[in-house]
This record gives sequence, structure tokens and C-alpha cells, in this order.
Amino acid sequence: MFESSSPYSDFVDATFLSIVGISLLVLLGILIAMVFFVVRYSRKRNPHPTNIEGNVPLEIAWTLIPLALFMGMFYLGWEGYRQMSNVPEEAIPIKVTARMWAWTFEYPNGVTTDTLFVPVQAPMKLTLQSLDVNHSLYIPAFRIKKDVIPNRENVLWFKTSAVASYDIACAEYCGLRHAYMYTKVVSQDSAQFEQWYKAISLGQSKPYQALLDSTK
Ligand SMILES: [Cu+2]
Repeated sequence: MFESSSPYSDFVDATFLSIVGISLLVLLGILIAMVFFVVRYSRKRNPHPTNIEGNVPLEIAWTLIPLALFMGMFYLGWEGYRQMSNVPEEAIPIKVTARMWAWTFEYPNGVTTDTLFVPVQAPMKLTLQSLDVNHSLYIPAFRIKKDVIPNRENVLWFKTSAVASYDIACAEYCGLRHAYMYTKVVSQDSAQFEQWYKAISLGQSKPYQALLDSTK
């Protein structure tokens, strides 16, 4: 579940787990305090209520502790966003077009495919555009999801760390056959990729299913 397959999947997982951890600690703290107050200050033990005027140290504590927690979470989110937005200059540009209900990937030489083939370890820059409605490019293994909006270009980048294939889905409900908007990222070693790229540029590529099988 927490296998690293893109440059920032580890960071996203660590952020996710630390926020879940903080939430659990806070939940536990609130529960313990609640049970303590229910027992200690029940009407039986404490028949006469006291008016409390305020407590400066306590107020400072319950302001500063949540502030520190939120700033910590903000930092993790910001850092993750920064990593995802800083596209390496040498990244290979791919134009991704979404439409009801399919993905098209266009390589620098103008060749288009329905499956995204990439060389392993090479940074890829995906420019996303939609021909009709809102879609969202989602690659769960890479911890990436980016909306694809008509009349607007969004950009994402990634780099694969292993020779393997990964699912691509549409994560924005886009009509009747939305659930069929599945395809794959197929990461190959660079020699294999070069060969495929040359073949497909000459119009003699193998059917993609054969390539998918070879990466299993
Ligand atoms: Cu879609």
C-alpha cells in the first residue's frame, strides 16, 4: 500500500499518516478530558456550580498548541505542493487530452496513443486539456490527481521508479461512461522505450496489450 512509485509518493504518505496520527491524538485527548469532566463534575460530586472567570495560561495554551499543529500540517501540505509544482526543466513534454470518455497522449513528435508509455526514471511533464467537460487525471500509485478543465491548461509531472504499469483513472464524474475512462502508465527501460517510440513513430508499433503483458 505504501510502496514508493513516484518522486513524492513517500512524502504524500508521510503527510497523510502524520495528519491521521495528530487527529488520533487529539481525539484521544478530547475523549479522556470529556470522560474526566463528566465523572469529576457530575451533579452528585459537585452539586453547586462555580462561575469561572477565565484562565490566561490555559487560554494561551489552547491557542498556541492548535496553532502549532495547524502550522505543521500547513507546512507539510505546502512542501508537498511545492514538490509537485516544480517541474524539472529536462522533463519530456506530453500533451494529455481528455474527452468523453477517453484519454489521448501526444508525444513531442506528434504521435498519439491511448496508453501512456514512459521511460523509467525520466521526468515527464503532462499538460492537461479537456475537449468537453471537467475530467480529472488520477494515478493512484503516484499520489497524483489533477483536474482537467476546458479552456485551461493544468500541468503535472512525475518520474517512475520501476519498470511496471500503473492505473490511470478519471476522478471527476464526467457522464455516462465515466467509469470506463481507465488506461495505464507503462514504464519501460529506456532501450525498450526508444524501440517502441521509433516503431510507433513509423506507424508499426505492437498492439499495446502485448506491451502491457511484457511489463507484468
Ligand atoms: Cu472523465
